[in-house]
Amino acid sequence: MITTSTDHATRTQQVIRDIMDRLRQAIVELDVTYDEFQATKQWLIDVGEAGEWPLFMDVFVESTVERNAMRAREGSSGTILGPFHLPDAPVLEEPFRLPVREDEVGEPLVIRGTVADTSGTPLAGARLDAWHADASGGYSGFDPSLPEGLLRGQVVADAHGRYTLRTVMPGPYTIPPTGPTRDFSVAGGWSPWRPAHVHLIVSADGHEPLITQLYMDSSDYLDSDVADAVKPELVVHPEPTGEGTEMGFEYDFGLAAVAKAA
Ligand code: MBD
Ligand code: FE
Repeated sequence: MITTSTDHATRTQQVIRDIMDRLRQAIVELDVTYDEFQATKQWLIDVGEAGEWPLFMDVFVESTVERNAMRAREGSSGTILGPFHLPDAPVLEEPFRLPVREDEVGEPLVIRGTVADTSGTPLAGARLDAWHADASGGYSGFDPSLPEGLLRGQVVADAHGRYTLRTVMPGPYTIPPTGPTRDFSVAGGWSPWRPAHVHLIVSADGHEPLITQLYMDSSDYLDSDVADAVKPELVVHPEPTGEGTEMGFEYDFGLAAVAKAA
């Protein structure tokens, strides 16, 4: 199908008008007061001034978009991208360890598995772009107390589609303790936490990139993720590997072939 600028305008207009209609209807049904309207306006301004729009949108809206947009996607389940991905993380060589500090807190963690297509054929040279929070829930590049590039990197699967990724156990994440997104979660009665997780984008030529997260079953908040992005098939069970305090688990990915143009 060729999308003309007229089609696009029609689609945009349909979405904007339908959302505005529903918002106006809610204002009437809820009998929203003038004080509430002015307080909401100030809160919207505060989100912008705090630079929290990416955080707010990904925590409170992205999971609905993801579940809907990906509902017909074959292969492994994905989940939300979130606001903390940075492109162009370094490609790691053996032993495939994400950059850590000398005194990095958290048990060593090794993730191994295979990347294949949906019929189980291994995808040699598949790429896995990984990033996660440190034990305190901070992301490098966003938390100024952390060194640049910490806990971010890419690994390439071998000729059999096998990959290895070494890092440390992430901590749970919490929405910044002061700020409009925290205020919103408190006002709505939501816990501000996300369970401990590792983010991954798994990609291979000719296949749809899989944006996903793996959730540690040892973490709190699995049943109360503020971002509502946990799926049962994304919960993993790290076990001792026998190498000191190291923990590990296996996770295999199946990638859908690139969708043909409609
Ligand atoms: C995160 O760590 C995250 O993954 C998402 C989606 C939103 C906020 C913080
Ligand atoms: Fe995250």
